[in-house]
Amino acid sequence: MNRLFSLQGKVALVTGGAYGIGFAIAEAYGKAGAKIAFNCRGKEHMEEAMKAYEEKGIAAKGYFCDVTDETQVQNMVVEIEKDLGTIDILVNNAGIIKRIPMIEMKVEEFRQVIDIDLTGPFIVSKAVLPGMIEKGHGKIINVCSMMSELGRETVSAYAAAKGGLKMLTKNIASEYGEYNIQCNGIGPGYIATPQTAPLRELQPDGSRHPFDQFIISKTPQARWGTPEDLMGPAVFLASDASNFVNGHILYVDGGILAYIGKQL
Ligand code: NAP
Ligand code: GCO
Repeated sequence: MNRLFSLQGKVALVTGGAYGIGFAIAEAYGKAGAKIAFNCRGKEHMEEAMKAYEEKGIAAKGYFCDVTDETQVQNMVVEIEKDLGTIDILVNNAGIIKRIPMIEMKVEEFRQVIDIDLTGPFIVSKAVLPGMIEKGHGKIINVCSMMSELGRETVSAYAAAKGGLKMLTKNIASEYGEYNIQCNGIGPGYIATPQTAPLRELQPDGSRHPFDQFIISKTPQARWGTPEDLMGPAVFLASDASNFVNGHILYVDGGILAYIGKQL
């Protein structure tokens, strides 16, 4: 049974793996035996990430790469294949959010979110798939969201991107399943990372942020998730334990999608 969940000898690329959810997934993969590659754009993020991986005992290799730049992505994949070998596991994690009321959002802002959160996974998957086909197996995990299923005020671009990412996941599964490539999504609920920090800021009077209280009322487990909550599900989707799971979005949300919410 341990072999089913082992990633021993596999090469994993986690985009945006400098911190947050990506870092936790990459850490889990490293501890499950995989060789780790990750990318980000910022020099400071890279330096901090390399220190953090070293502290965790993970020999991760970091690459500067913007997932929206196809040339940078293609060059990164070539470098990873030279350094570590053909990529067996890809996690499309890199992503941003802009919280702006739709009628106030500039088209350029909308396009930037779509470009990073949806076109980026297309670009990176397109670069990695040929190696997986040649190798005769592969795992692609796209980091989706509650907003792959639900909308809310101010996140029109993000919801459109994550809804599209859900369908891109199903399409990659459909188009490349015959090559023994499984493509699934992981759908985190509300996770405590830098991306959601503004939603959890304490109020001037020391009380919890109204959105923080809202999420607690909408989550049966009455807590925010942590990046560590994603480690086990992510290892499952990257391992032989999920070899007949394809085109599935695995929600790791503490039950938000199942629950109408606690009466306040
Ligand atoms: P985060 O803390 O903001 O980290 C995002 C990571 O992506 C950073 O490493 C960032 O590094 C990198 N990144 C951003 N744009 C990039 C680009 N164009 N090219 C390469 N790297 C890029 O976010 P997070 O909360 O960990 O979320 C990670 C993923 O999970 C995202 O796709 C997010 O939408 C999704 N998600 C988050 C939550 C949540 O509650 N936190 C829930 C569901 C889904 P650089 O800026 O240095 O490039
Ligand atoms: C927001 C949050 C969410 C989370 C996540 C939920 O503003 O609503 O940032 O979008 O990031 O995607 O699954």
